[in-house]
Amino acid sequence: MAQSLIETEKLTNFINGEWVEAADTTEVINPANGETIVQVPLSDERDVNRAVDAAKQAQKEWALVPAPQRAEVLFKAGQLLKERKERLARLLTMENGKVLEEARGEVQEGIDMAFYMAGEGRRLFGHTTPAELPNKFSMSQRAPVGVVGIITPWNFPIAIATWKSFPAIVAGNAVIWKPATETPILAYELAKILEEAGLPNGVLNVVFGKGSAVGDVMVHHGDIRVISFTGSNETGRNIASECGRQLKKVSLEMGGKNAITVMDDADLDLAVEGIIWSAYGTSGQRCTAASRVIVHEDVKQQLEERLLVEIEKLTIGDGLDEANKVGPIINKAGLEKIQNYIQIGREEGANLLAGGYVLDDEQYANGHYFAPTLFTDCTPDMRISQEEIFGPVISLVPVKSFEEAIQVNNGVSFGLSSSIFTTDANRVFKAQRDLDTGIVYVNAGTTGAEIHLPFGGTKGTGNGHRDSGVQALDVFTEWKAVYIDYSGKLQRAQIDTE
Ligand code: UN1
Repeated sequence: MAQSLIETEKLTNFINGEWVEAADTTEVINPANGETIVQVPLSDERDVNRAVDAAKQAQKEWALVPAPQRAEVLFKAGQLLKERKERLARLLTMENGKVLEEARGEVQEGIDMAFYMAGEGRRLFGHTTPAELPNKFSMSQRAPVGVVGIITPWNFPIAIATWKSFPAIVAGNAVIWKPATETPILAYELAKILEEAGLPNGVLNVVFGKGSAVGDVMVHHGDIRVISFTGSNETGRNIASECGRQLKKVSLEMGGKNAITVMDDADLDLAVEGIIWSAYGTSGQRCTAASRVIVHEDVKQQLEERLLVEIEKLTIGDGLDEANKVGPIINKAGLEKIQNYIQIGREEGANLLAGGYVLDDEQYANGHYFAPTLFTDCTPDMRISQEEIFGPVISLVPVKSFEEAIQVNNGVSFGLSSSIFTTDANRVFKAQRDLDTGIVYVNAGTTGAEIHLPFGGTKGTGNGHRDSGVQALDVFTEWKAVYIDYSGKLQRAQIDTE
């Protein structure tokens, strides 16, 4: 199966337009069944340095290509992604585990991002602004930063890569990309597509390997002027402090503890659907996954009962089987982290209504599967109500009022996504204003962000930058102010004002 979809048994780095091996390799494992799919390079400092040297050269010429022409490459890439969507989705399910329907959705995000950012190549708007002095023209415009580094996670191996690399490319930068070693196949395929679409050698360089080797070198490298990172909080903070020391621009997205609030006036059927989809879809392994449900006490019992009915119906297993709605957990470490939080929840006195265990029947042998889990009667300060679990686990917190719900929603260190189910128009408007997250949904779950809007969050989720949307261009461009004086004399700003 794997070999009929992947052309090679051994992936290679992509440096300066060449497909090259690194000194070492490791195995990529299908989380659904433990099978080895392919070998991936484990690169070192030399590989990163070669990539940066190539990128520096390539970027100088790429920056001079008119942006609408740079965009042509992304239009072609979008077309190729579209043609290969089904094959890419299957590969994605194999390396990441997410069910095929979701894998197709993720590839679609990449397609959307390609066409959207290609469109930006004909805009890349700046501003003209009236000058203070006569016969003087002033404007501000975007300039590429140079060589930029992107570090992407395993949970959205193609969507997040396109959120970062496409704006970087269209804006005239050259990219060094370290994909997650768990999910390198889509990265390899995306690089092939960009090569086929006509991206000049050296504009995109893919260096596979560990964060402790490749990522560290990228962060420390003086010629990489931006690091855009999505991943764990701890790693993100370390990257930020090193980038701070070097005055290197850094954009971080580091997860969430996203809540769905269900008010007493909510459409409960809709709320249940939204909760099941956002909490258990992708086995809860989304930064945007709902891992808290904040419920008004008057509808708590009804909501719990309906959730239990729906949890029972969830079919769990290999995502390539379209009957399954929930796939595996990425690896053993991920599974152990979830198990650990189940233990913590029990010790904290939360009431376990469903799940809480590893699925280990014969059909799940060699894979990593966890039963969709519902804790109830949680208090807002419990660790299971505060910390990111990254698995199919809900902590349900009862509240007495709308105001309390907002307070509980905002009472965590993260601020990525939040949602509220209510039919009260006043509550809708208050909630969208007061929910302290980068993304807010009304009458929908916490997942499903669209690529033409900014993606990112407040507080511990990030550092104020955004992926995707036109806002992503701010990460990969510098604003340049330009003054052109056509008065024929030296006019001194702030002095010659008469
Ligand atoms: C992530 O979880 O890291 O909004 C990305 C969503 C998807 C992207 C999630 N469009 O759920």
